[in-house]
Amino acid sequence: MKKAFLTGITGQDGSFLAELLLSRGYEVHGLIRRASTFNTGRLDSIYIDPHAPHAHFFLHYGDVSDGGGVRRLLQQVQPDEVYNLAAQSHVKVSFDQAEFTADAVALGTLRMLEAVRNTVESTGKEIRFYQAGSSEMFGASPPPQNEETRFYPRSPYAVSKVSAHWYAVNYREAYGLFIANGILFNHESERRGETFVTRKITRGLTRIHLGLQNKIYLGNLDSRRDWGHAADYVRAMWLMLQQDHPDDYVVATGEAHTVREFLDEAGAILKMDWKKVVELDARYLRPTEVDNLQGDASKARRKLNWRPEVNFQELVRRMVEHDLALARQEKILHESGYGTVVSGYRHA
Ligand code: NAP
Ligand code: F7E
Repeated sequence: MKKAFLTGITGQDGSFLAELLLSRGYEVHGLIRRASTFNTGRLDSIYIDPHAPHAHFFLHYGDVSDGGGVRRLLQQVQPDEVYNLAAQSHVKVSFDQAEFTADAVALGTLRMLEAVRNTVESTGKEIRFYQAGSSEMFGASPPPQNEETRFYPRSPYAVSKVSAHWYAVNYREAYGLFIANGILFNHESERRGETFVTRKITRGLTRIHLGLQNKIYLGNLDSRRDWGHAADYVRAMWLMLQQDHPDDYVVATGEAHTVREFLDEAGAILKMDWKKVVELDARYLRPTEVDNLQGDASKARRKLNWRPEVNFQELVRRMVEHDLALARQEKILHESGYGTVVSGYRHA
C-alpha cells in the first residue's frame, strides 16, 4: 500500500486529493493545524476513526511554519508521495499579511523540501514531491500562458509562489529528488472557500434568491480567469507523480471568462438580474491586479493524458445548485428558530 502525506488537507484541493488517493488504495496522512474551532469539515465524508481496524486515513497536528515538526512527521510516516498544498492562498489577504503569506507559502515549501531531503538521506527511500504552484505566478504576462511564459507576479502571494517554485526546481537539480511543480489555473468547486469570487457569487446570489441577504459587494468585475473544477485538477497532481521523470506542468481548461460572465451564468440559472443586487466595494480591489489568465495546458494533455471533464457552464451550475440547497437548509433552520441569518455575509 502506497503512503501519501498531504499538507493543506483541510482545504478545497486537499479534500478532493485525499478522496482520490483513498479511492486508489493509498494510506493517506494529512497535516492539520490546531484551531479553536473544527477545521476538518471538508473531510467529514472520508474521516475514519484511527482506532478502527484497517484505518488508512490519519491526521497529524502540525504547521509548515514549524520545520522540526514536519521533519519529525515525515521521518515517522515515511511516505512515498508528498503533496505540498498548504498556503495562505487568498491573493487580496496577502497584501495585508505579506510576511505571514511568505512564511507559509515560500518558507513553508522550503521547510517541506528540507524535511523530504533529510528523510530521503536518512532512509534511502525515494519520496516524490508535488508543489502547488499557481497561474498567479504569470501575473501580468499576457495570455495564453504555458510553461515557457515569463513569471511576472503581482501580489505577495504570487511572489511567494514563484519563490517556492524555484526552491522546488533547485532541490530537484541539486539533490536529484523527484519534484514536480504544478502550475494550476483557478479551480473551484462546491467546497471552494467562501471569500473567493466564484463562491462568494454563488453563495451570495442563492442567499439573495431565498431572501437571506440583500446585496453582494464585489471588486473588479472585468478580470478574466480560466476556471476549472478542483476534482479534475487534483487528478493532474497525482498524474505528475506517476511519471518516469519529474517535470513542471500547466493545468488549465484553456477557456477564460470575466467575473461579469460568471455572474451572468449564475444569474441565468437562478433567473435573477444580478445587476440589481451587486454593488462595488473598493475594499475588494487589489493594489495590483492580474487582468487576464488563460492557460495553455497542451503539455499536460500530451504527457499526462490529462483533460478536464467539467466545463465552465457545468462548474457554475454545480456550484449554484449546491449553494441553493445550502441556503434552503439555512432558511429552514432560521424559520424553525435554530439558525442565525448573517447578512452582509462574507468579507475579502
Ligand atoms: P485553501 O482551500 O485555501 O486551503 C489551504 C490549506 O492550507 C488549508 O488546509 C489550510 O489549513 C492550510 N494551511 C494554511 N496555512 C498553513 C500553515 N501555515 N501550515 C499548515 N497548513 C496551512 O486552498 P486550495 O484552493 O485548496 O489550494 C491548495 C493549494 O493550491 C494552495 O497552495 C494554493 O495556493 C494552491 N493553488 C490553488 C489554486 C486554486 O484555484 N484553488 C490555484 C493554484 C494554486 P486551514 O484549513 O487550517 O486554514
Ligand atoms: O479572485 C476579482 C479579483 O480571489 C478572482 C486563489 O485560489 O486563484 C485564486 O486567486 C478575481 C480577481 O481568485 C471580488 O480581483 C472581484 O481578479 O477568486 P479570487 P484569484 O485572486 O484569482 C489562483 C490561481 C490562486 O493560486 C489563489 O490561491 O475576481 N474579484 N470582486 C474578487 N475577488 C474576491 N476574492 N472577492 C471579491 O469580492
